[in-house]
Amino acid sequence: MIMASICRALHILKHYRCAETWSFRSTSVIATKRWKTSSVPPKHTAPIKQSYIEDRPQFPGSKTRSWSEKLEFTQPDIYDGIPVYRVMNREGKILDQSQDPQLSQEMVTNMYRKMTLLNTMDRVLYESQRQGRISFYMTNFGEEATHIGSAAALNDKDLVFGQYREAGVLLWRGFSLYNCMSQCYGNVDDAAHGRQMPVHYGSREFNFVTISSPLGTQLPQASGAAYSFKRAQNGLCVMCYFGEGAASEGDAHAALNFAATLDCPVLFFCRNNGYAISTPTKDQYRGDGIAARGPGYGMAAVRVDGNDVFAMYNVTKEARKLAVEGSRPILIEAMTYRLGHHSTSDDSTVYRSVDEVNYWDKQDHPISRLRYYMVNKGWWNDDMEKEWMKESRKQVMEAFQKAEKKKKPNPELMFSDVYDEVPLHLKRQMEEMKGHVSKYREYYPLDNFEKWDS
Ligand SMILES: Cc1ncc(C[n+]2csc(CCOP(=O)(O)OP(=O)(O)O)c2C)c(N)n1
Ligand SMILES: [Mg+2]
Repeated sequence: MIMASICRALHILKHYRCAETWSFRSTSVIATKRWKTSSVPPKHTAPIKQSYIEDRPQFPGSKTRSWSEKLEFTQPDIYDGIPVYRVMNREGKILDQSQDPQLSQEMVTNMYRKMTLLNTMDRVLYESQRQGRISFYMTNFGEEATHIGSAAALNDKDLVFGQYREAGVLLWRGFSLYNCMSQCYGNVDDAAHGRQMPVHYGSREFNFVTISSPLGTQLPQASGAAYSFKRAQNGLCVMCYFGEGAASEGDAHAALNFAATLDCPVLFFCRNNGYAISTPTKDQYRGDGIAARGPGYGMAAVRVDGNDVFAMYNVTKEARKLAVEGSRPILIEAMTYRLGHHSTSDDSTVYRSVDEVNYWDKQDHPISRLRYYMVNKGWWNDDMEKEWMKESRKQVMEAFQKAEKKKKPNPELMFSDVYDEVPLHLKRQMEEMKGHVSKYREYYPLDNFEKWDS
C-alpha cells in the first residue's frame, strides 16, 4: 500500500516536472498516454480538460515560449537598426582605446602600402582598358579597407571565395602585381591561360578560388568547402566575399541556410557598397540591410564601417575565432561606397550625382583615414608619401610592361582542362580551328601567340 502510494507520487511528480520544463517530448508523451487510456476518442464538442501548460504546445519549428491573445504583426521597424561598429573617426583618431588593435608600425605601414598599391594598380589598368590594351576592368576604389583589414585578420591558409572586387585580398596574400597584370592580359603566365575575363583571378598557391562571373555562385560553394573543413577539423575557416546585390540571388539564401543548419565555419562577408551596377540599395531590399538577415538564419551577425581598416580587422579577427572555435557561420556586413564606375562597361554619372561621389571621395576615404592615423603617430609624413607614390607607380608600370610584352597562350589550350581526355567532338573543333587559322594566317596576329606544333 505504502509502495503503491510512493509510486503514484513519483509518477505525478515526473509528469509535473516534465510539464514544468515544457519540452516537446513531455507534452507528446502526456497526449499519447491520455489517448491510449481512453476507451473512445475525445469529442471535439466536449470541453477538454487541459492544464495551462498542455494548452501551449511547443511547435517543432518554433523557438519561442511566449504566446499572445492579442493580434499583432511584427513590424520591420521594431528596433533602430543594427549599429555600425567603428574604431577610428575620419581624422584617424581612435575613439575608444580598448578597441585599438595595437598593430605594430610595420604591420600598419604594410597595410597602407597595400591599400595604395591597389589604388595605383587600378588607375593604370583602368586607363589601359580605355586605351584598348585590355578588354575589360573593374576598379576597387573606395573599398580598399574592406580588403586589407579583413585579409590581414585571416590565416593565409583560410580558403577565400571572392566575387570580383576583392583584388586587395590577393595582394595582401602575396599575389604579385605581375600575376594580376598577366591575368588581365591573358598572357602565357596567366594561370587560366587567357580563358577568363580580366579580374577573374584565382590562385591555388594563395588559397583563393577562381572567380566566376555569374553572381552568387561562390556562396553555396563556400558553405560546402566550410562543411568539408568542419569534417576535417583542420582549424581553418572559409571566407566568402559578396556584394549586397549578389545577396538577392537565391544562391545566397541556400548558402546561408545550409551553413547555419550544418554548423559550417564560414565568414559571409558582404561588401555593401551602395550599388549593384545602377541599382541603389533602396531598390535592392526593404529590411535593415544584410546583417539583419543573420538572426533569421540563426547566425551571429555584425555591421561594420568598411572604410575603417582597424574596425574591419577587429571584426574579422573575432568572427574568425567564433567561426573556427564554435564551428559556425558568421555574417559580416561591411558598409562602404563604390567610388568608381561598376566596371569599364558602365557610366555611373547616368544614375548618381557627382556630388555624392565627391562626398565619399573627399570626406570619408579609407586611405586618407589610415594616413591620418599614421601621421598622428609620427609614422608617416609628406616626404614618405611622395617617395612611396613614386616607387609604387614604378612597380606597377614595370609589371604592366612586362605582362603586356608576353605572348598569348597557345590557342589549343582553349580546348583543354575541362575533360580529363579531350573528347572527340572537341578534338574535331580544335582541328577545324587550326585549319581555318592556317588557311587565313594573314588575318591573325599569330606572332603574338605561343606556337602550336603544326
Ligand atoms: C546571375 C547574374 N546576374 C546578373 C549579373 C550581372 N551583374 C554583374 S555584377 C552585377 C551587380 C552586382 O552588385 P553587387 O553584388 O552589389 O557587387 P558590386 O559590383 O557592387 O561590388 C550584376 C547585376 C551576373 N553577373 N550574374
Ligand atoms: Mg554593391
